[in-house]
Amino acid sequence: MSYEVENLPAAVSHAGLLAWVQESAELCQPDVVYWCDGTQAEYDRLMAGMVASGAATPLAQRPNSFLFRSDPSDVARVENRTYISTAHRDDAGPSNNWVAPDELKRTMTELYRGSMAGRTMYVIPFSMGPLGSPMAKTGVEITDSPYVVCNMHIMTRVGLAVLEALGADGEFVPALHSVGAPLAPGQQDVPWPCAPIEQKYISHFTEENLIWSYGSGYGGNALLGKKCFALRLASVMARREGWMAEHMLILRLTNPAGKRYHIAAAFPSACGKTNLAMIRPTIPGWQAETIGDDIAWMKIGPDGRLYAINPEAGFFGVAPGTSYQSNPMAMDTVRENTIFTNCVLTDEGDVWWEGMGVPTPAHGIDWKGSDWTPDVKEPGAHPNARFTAPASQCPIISSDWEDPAGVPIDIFVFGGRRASVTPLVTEAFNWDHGVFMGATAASETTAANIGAVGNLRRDPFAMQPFCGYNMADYFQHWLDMGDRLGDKAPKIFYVNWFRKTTDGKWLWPGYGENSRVLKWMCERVDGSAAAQATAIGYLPDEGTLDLSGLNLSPEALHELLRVDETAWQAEALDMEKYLGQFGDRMPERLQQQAAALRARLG
Ligand code: GTP
Ligand code: SPV
Ligand code: MN
Repeated sequence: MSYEVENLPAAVSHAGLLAWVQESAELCQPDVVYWCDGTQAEYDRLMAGMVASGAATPLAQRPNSFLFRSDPSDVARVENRTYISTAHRDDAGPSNNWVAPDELKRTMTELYRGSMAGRTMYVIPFSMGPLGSPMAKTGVEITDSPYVVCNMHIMTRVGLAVLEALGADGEFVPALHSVGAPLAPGQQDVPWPCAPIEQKYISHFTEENLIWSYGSGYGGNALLGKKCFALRLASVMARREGWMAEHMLILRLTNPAGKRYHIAAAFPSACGKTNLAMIRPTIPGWQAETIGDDIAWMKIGPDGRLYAINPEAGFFGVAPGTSYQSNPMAMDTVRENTIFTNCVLTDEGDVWWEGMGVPTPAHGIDWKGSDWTPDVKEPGAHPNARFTAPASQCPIISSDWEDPAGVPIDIFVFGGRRASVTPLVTEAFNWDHGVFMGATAASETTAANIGAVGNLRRDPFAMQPFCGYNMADYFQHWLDMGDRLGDKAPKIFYVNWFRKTTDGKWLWPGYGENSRVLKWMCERVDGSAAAQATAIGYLPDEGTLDLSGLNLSPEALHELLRVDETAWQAEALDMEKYLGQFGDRMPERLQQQAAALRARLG
C-alpha cells in the first residue's frame, strides 16, 4: 500500500493525529494524502481543479463564486441514516437512531476499506470558535471531497495555526468523511460522487468524541464541523461540562435609546434562523446586528449571565425564498466569494432560485443539469439549494462577532413552522414553563432533511435531529442551567411566523416585520409592555404590539393572537403523550408543567 504525502506541515508534532491520519489512509487507500493549510491559494487551486473536471461552474456575474449540482439522491441531511452510538442504548434515547459502537464500526470499516481509491485524502485542521478563545474547540476532518474542503474553508477556521495551537498533545475531534465512491484505475469520475442511501452513515461515537461519516457529500452530512461536531458532539460535551450547545441564531438588537438586547433563537431547519439573524427592522430607530445564524455555544460568565458565541465562520443558508425583499443582508453577503449548490444557472452566468425576487429567467439550467424554462412544472432550484458564504461579508455582521467572551443573552426564542394552533407570540410564565415550551415545540418538516415535507412533528428546542444524547437528560440539563442562572436567566418566548389563512395565505407578513414582535419582547424584558395571562402563557395585550404603518386587518391580528382552547386541549394531550415516551428519565418538573397546562385549559 502506498500513497504520496503532500504539504505535510512542519507544525505537526502530534503523535495521535499523525497516527490517526496514517491509519485512515491505510484503511481508505487514497492515492495522495494532502494536508490543508487553509490559504486562499489552496482554495483557488482546488476550485480550479473542480472547474476543470466539470464539477463546478464559475459564475460570470459573481466574482470568485461557483455553482455545484449534487447528485439527485444527495440533496439534504439524512436523519434516518444518522446514528448516536453509545455503549448503552438508553444514553442515545428514543429520539436517536442507535447501533452499538462495535457493530457500527465493523460495518463502516468495511465501507471505508479502499473507499478513497483513485482520490486524494485531504486532512483539514479546523477550529470551531475563534482560535485561542476559551470556548473554541479543535477538529480535524479527513475527507476525499475537495468540495468539502472549500466549504470548510468558509464555514470554519482552517489553517496551520490550528495545528500550532494543538501542539504535541492537544485535544481534537477526529472526523472521518468519505463520499464512498472509489475510482478504479482509469475510471472517469462523476461531478458529484456519493454512495446510495442505504450505504450512507452519519455516525457519532459520543463517548469518544469521534465522528464517522460515509456516503454523502451534502451539507451537514459532510461539513463535519457543523451539525456533527458543533451540535451533536458538543451537546454531549456541554452537558458534561456545564454549558450549552444549541441550534440557535444570535442577534443583537439596539433600541432607539441605544439600549442593547441579545437574542438567541432556536427554530427547526429551514424555519427562519438565517432570516431573523439578518433582520432589517421595519420599526423606526431599531437596529439589528448579526452574530450567528445557526449554532450558539453558551456558558455562564463571571457575572452570572449566559454568554453566547457563534462557533462557525460562515453561513450555509437556504437559497429559495432569499430575496432583496425578504433578506437583503443575505443577498449582499452572497455577491462574491460564495459557493452555490443546486441553484439554477442562468444564460448570463448567474444563479437563480424560486423566490429570489427578480424576473424568472426565460431559460436556464436547473439543479439537475437539464434545460429549464418557466413552464417546467418542477422547481428550477432544489428546495434545499444552499449558499456557502463567509460571515464577514454580511453587511450587518456585528463588529465584535468574534469576541471570544461572547454576548450576554437576554432573550431566548423557540418556535416552529405551523399553519395553525400556535399564536404569533407567547411568553413563558417562568423558566420551567419556558423549558416545557421548548421541549414540546412542534413544526412542519422541511426540505432540509430527506423525507416527507410538511408533516407536523415535535422538534424540541429545534434539536430533534441534533441532540447527541437522551433527550430527557437534555431537558434536565436545561432545567439545571436555569437553576444556576436564577434571576439572570434569559426570558423565554415562543413564536410562529407561519400561520396561514384557510385558503393557504400567510397571516403574518414576517421577515423585517418580525421586529415588531422582537420589540414587544424587549419591552417585556424592561417591564414596560402589558400582557395578558392565558392558559398557554402571556400574550400581548391588545394595543401593545407596535403595528404602526402595517397593513394588517383586525381579523388577521385577532386570529394571530387567538388561543383556540379546543385545539389546545388536543395539543396538551399530544404533548403529554410525546413526553411520556421518555419514561422514567423525563424530569418530574416538566410532567408538572404538562399537568398544569391541562388544568389551565380546563
Ligand atoms: P437552516 O439553515 O436549515 O437551519 O434554516 P433556517 O432556520 O436558517 O431558515 P431560513 O432563515 O433559511 O428560512 C427558511 C425559509 O423560510 C426561507 O425560504 C425563508 O424565506 C422562509 N422564511 C424565513 N423567515 C420567514 C418569515 O418570517 N415568514 C415567512 N413566511 N417565511 C420565512
Ligand atoms: C439544517 O438542516 O439545520 C442546516 C443545514 O443548517 S445542514 O448543514 O445541512 O444541516
Ligand atoms: Mn440549521
